[in-house]
Amino acid sequence: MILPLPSISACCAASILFQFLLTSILPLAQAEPIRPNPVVELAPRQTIIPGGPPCGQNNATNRRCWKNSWSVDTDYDLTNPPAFNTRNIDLHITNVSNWLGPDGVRKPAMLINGQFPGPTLEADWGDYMQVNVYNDMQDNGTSIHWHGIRQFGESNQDGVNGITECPIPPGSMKSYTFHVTQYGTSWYHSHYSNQYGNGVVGPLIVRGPASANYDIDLGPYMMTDYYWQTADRLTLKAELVSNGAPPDSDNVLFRGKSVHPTNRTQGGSYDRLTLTPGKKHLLRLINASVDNSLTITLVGHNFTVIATDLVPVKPIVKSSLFMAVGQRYDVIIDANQAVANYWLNATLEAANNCGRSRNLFPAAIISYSGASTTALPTNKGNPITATCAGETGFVPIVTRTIPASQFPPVSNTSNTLPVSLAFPTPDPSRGAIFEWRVRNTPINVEWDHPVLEYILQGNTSFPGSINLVDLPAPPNNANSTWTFWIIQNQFVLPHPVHLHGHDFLILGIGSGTFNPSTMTSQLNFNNPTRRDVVQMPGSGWVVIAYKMDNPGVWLMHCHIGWHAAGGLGVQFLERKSEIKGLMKLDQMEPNCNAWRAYAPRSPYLPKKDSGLKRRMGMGEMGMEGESPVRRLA
Ligand SMILES: [Cu+2]
Repeated sequence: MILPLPSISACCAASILFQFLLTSILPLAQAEPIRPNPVVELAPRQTIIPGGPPCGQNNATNRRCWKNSWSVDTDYDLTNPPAFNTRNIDLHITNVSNWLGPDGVRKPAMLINGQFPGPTLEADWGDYMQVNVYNDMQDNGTSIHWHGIRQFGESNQDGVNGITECPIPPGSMKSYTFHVTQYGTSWYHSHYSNQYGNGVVGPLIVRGPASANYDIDLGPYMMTDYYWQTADRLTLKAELVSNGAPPDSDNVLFRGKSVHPTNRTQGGSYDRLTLTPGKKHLLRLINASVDNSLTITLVGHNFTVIATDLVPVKPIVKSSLFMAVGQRYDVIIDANQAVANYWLNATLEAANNCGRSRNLFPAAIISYSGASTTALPTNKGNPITATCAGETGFVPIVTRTIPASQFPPVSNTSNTLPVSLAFPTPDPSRGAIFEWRVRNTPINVEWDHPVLEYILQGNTSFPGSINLVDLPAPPNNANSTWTFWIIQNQFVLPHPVHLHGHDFLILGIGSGTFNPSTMTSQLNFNNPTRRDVVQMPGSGWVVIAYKMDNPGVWLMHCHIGWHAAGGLGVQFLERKSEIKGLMKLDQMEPNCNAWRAYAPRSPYLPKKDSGLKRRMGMGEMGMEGESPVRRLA
């Protein structure tokens, strides 16, 4: 599926030639689709230093080792294996108006290379990835974000329209090139409004060492809520105060499969994953939902968690796993039970505080090799009571300990981020709209003028509406400086808070209001859980910290699509004086110019939402596939 390039230099010579042809011919050929920015210029971004003492070969009895001197103990912020390969893949995004979904219901969808979920992107630790994203849709822009990838010195590859790039307009493409400095399980998805809820989503895995041994890597196990209406239409429903709680999902899919939630005769089937009896299996769990938190159990088996998002942890056994939207767990499943079929169940919290589905029994089958390949499991297991609380108790292998003295003084209130829900003046045609705010501002990014373009132009007059925090440069630009954030939830619903460009340390989580003058002693500065999505409790708080070692602009947002569309985001501008020297910001200009030329022709612009999740304004419901003027064959 993913073919390594012969070499980086060969790739670039061809690309440079291609760009020369493109720029010299295309201006005269207006009918041709615009294909800007095909050049991949890989500047040296790393100094290869050994990861430690020679470790041995990675195999079933030695998973801690990777290759040469790189192991699970290697500090991946300091060193990673040289880029043995560039993983090259093309992603073509299309819209389809009458797609037969996996549960037998036809619906409009957006697909990647004709499939949903999109193809699994695979790499080895240290590789470069070159992903060529072609927008083959008619009326929608796109931008693809590589969730959890650190993008060290490569903020312009983060794929967030309005922040790190302009949307890719229809008929255009962008080559994303980035280095995978960590390993584990993640996913990629559109950041163009709520487009990923229409299907623009797929797994991303990076092979590397592990903190416990296993025999077989079963690959990604992506779970997702699923809707028969377009995400665009649902967003319009979700934002209306008069509609109350956001829409229930119609289904929950496991590796893109499920039965119909209410009518088994309509089609669909349970996903079946095969285990080899007596073997230990690595399963890479991903919650790629728009809204639904899922608590996962496997009848008769436990999960041994070895990674939280992209952070290896000391193995810890869990009988169930809460997964907020965007979170991943690498788990080992020991096939040490009788040869049979077993239910893997996803349970949702009953009070609809973190999502609800019309499928009351979301499930898939885990099947031992040798068991019936058609029979359903007989043991339904004991139902659990799911909550909306994140898992705790993880200890990262590569430690991070912060001097508690660095925690800001109590008098400093600028590092508190209140998250609130507001009901601003009702829109005359729509009524009251939910508006999610961080420090009293609903983020609203500028698709046609991303923050990195401001940086390119030397312009720091950022409008307040983009909710940008310009972080003061650390002393001497030291990589060891931490920045601390108290995120205070002023409403009863929890939020899965995701940060781009960093793993953060979760110093503490609690209910009520965090009071720095009396509660700092409750925080854990000594190698706490580290990851890129944290479940912030309703009417509670979370305190996070991250190292200011990555110049760029990094979005932090709720990963519930409805909330992000409604403004629940803030962005950090980090070490801005270094950004221009680190990355070729002018490479964004062809797509930005193409986008600005396209936008006045779009039937769905200007947008009215935050731009991070939702696509267009009122009265423009539905994606292009169901639009009467743009109906597809
Ligand atoms: Cu939220």
